[in-house]
Amino acid sequence: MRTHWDIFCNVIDNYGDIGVAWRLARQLVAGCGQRVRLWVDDLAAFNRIWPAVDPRAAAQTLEGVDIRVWRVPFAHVEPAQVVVEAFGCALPEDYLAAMARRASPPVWINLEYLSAESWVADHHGLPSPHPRLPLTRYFFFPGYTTGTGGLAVEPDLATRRDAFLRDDAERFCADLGLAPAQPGEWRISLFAYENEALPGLLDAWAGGADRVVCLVPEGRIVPQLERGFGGRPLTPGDVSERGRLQVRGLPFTDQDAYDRLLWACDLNFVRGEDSCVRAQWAARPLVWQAYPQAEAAHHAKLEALLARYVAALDPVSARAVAGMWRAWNGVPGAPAAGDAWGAWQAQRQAIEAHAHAWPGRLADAGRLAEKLVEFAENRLK
Ligand code: TRH
Repeated sequence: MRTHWDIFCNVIDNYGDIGVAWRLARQLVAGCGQRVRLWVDDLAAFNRIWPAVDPRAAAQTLEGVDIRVWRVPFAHVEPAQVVVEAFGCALPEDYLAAMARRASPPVWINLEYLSAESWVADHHGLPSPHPRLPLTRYFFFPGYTTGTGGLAVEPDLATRRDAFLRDDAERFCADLGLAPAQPGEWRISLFAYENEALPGLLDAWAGGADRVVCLVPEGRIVPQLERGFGGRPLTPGDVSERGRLQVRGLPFTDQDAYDRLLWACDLNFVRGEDSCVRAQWAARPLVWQAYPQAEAAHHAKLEALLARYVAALDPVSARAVAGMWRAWNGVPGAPAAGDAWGAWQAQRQAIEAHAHAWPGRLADAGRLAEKLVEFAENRLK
């Protein structure tokens, strides 16, 4: 069934909201054959993760998705059959009223943030009647288990990743200015928020036995890194060296090129939600920095994913992964970043083997776009 969808996305800060909304829109069109209109209030942020987006165009079609600017007051439009409100962004009042006027009201879904916490499965799919209008909003929770809304992933991701590693990875790295990797060298991508553990980690990398090449896309961690290198700039193309560590500034690329960076690295530091999931699908080791929340609420999210992620690892490697993630997130009682790195590094082989097998386990949760389509179709009948 080719259903018409409206997805609403309000960009709060960073790139996670638009990152998830755009990935979902693309997957609904390409993988599920749906018709999608995507309403976004900040095309400049959108343009960062997908440079083909024209930040001045009120309407444009990319990758088969009809992209519209969400302006106030909102345009008078006929609502779609399925309406996705990304992350409780609050639909325009006029649009809500138009939804309520339809003979058969749209399926209205609030897409929630991803979490590995166990309560997610209990809340997934719950309905909530609107207090005034004859409309029901459903809460749709992405997650890591079959009882949740699953994870965003394209059905052909593993095939594309393997083909890239076989045919294109060498040229990709050369284009980044990298010399062929020396034996024992680490290639590490670093996408992070400001982080108190950074100086300790840089010291450990600079003073370690193995050479580390750290690739840093433009973003919030860059000023702190620059301070760690005596104020030398780290804009795209800049390179700084200290001991065994080389740091290279990279441009912020589109989502697909960022995937290739994750695939090409030995270890990826990621943040928020979308890059965290992409790093897991990359089948490479990762260190996750959860989006910081008031009263350290993000530590519960961190522990929930960590518990799932290390469950199948041997106890020593599990401790090493947990120590590194906790150090990177400032969890009270965590080891210092340099010590955590030493323990992590000693378990490299086991952690790599685990990361390689991990996407096979993730697949059990199901694919977000397909689960959304199934959920909506069941309610449209
Ligand atoms: O940008 P983020 O920190 O987003 C965050 C979180 O999602 C958080 O939960 C949310 O509440 C907050 O924003 C407002 O991290 P995230 O989720 O990894 O999103 C980054 C996106 O940017 C992701 O889609 C990948 C993309 N990206 C690129 O397209 N190119 C790049 O070069 C890089 C580094 C990232």
